[in-house]
Amino acid sequence: MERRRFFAQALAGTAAVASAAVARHALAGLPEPVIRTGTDTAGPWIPPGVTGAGRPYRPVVTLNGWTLPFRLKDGVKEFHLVAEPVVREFAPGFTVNLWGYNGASPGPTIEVVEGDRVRIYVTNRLPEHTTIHWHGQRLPNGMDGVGGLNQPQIPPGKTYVYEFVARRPGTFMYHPHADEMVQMAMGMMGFWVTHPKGRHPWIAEVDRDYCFLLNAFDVTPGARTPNVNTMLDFNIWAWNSRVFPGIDPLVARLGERVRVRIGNLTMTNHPIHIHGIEFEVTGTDGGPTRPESRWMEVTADIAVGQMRQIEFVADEEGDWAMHCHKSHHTMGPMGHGVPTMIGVDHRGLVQRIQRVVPDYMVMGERGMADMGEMEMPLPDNTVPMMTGTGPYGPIEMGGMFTTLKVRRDQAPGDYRDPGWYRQPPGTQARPVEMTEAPALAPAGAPQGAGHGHHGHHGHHANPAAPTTPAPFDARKPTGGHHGHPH
Ligand SMILES: [Cu+2]
Repeated sequence: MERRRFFAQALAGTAAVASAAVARHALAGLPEPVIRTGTDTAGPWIPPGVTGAGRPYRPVVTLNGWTLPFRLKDGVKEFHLVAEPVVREFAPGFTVNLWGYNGASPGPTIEVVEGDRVRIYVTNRLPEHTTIHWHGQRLPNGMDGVGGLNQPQIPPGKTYVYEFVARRPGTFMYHPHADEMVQMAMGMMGFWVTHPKGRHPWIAEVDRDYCFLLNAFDVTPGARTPNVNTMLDFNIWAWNSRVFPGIDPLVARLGERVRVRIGNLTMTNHPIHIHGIEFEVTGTDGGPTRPESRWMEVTADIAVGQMRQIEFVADEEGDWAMHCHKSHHTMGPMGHGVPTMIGVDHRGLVQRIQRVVPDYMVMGERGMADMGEMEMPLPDNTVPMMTGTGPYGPIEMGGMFTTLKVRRDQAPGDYRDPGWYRQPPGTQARPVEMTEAPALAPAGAPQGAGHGHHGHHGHHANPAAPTTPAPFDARKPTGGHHGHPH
């Protein structure tokens, strides 16, 4: 809706004035800032009627985000970013006061084509000065956005303009280079994609192209504003300022080629892992990787300030987990003072303590999986430590977790969540009766004594025949050669 209004006004040449904080005359002639505060994943944005700026491309889809519309003026793509306080819902029931752009944190994705001349107006509605740095771009030095080094700071209430040519195709980010620790801890960041202007030997055509930023916050449970001085001890691990189950799934039709662009603006690295498929890293902030430099992976570590562009063919149907492999990053806020209670017998103790401390709960005498089910009393504005429910119960994950949903019948270009996958009969792990299971060898018995535990490497021509114990296959050190690593 707001986009249609933007273009109607832009085309009519009546760029509207948007804000009380910024003087009316100061914004006259600028593209009307497009504001969007929702958290749903917007569909791909195809510039309507803008073919003169060149080349068609397959637009990206920003996870729980959107692409900023531009106005074409004398062949220049004009954008208007507004740096401002925003309220972001991280998951239902958990909202945080952040700083962002155009109503959201992260700000909207900017999407252009190699060779485009780009003009970006930046209006500062924050209570302090700011700038924008265009991470990874080739541009004139005075456009690089480091406050004090490349330009004066943008004071509150003022608008600056940046202008440069998007010289190389790739995956980029934008963020302030002014009071950086505070402004990035408050959520000021956004994505930038420059599509190639034609067929590029190192850039494949894909059917779906997703992007999101890794970000982290320190929000005391019950509070509504991040602690901005935190250096390492963050407790909210987010993708585009959303936490599972607030993060939308990535959806693909069976057999489609999918690209995912991931940027890291947290203070630590994140090994991003996808189940069910293998992928290649096809690009970094430095541009597309050479095809001969690629190899298959199932986890890509994304270091601080880095961008990784991964690609795969979605050729296995199902709901596949996709998450950061640091297990503390797939959790919500937790108390770090909780002792490990695994193996401690609490029986009888809880009721006695609850007589004096009614909210008392025992965490984790058999591991912490119970936490996923417990209805723990929580402060008003936070998320449980582990949350999200699947078709078979609690998923016991939070934070940096979502699913890749691959479906045979997902229509091309349909990004809607298809719901949970139903495994075909006989293709799912199931409980068995003990009589059905291979007998476990008693402790200390030679391997191969029980049925079902045959030695391997062709020791037994007839696996159904009674077996003799397989020879113990150990390599003994020869000579004085000790400590040979295995
Ligand atoms: Cu992580």
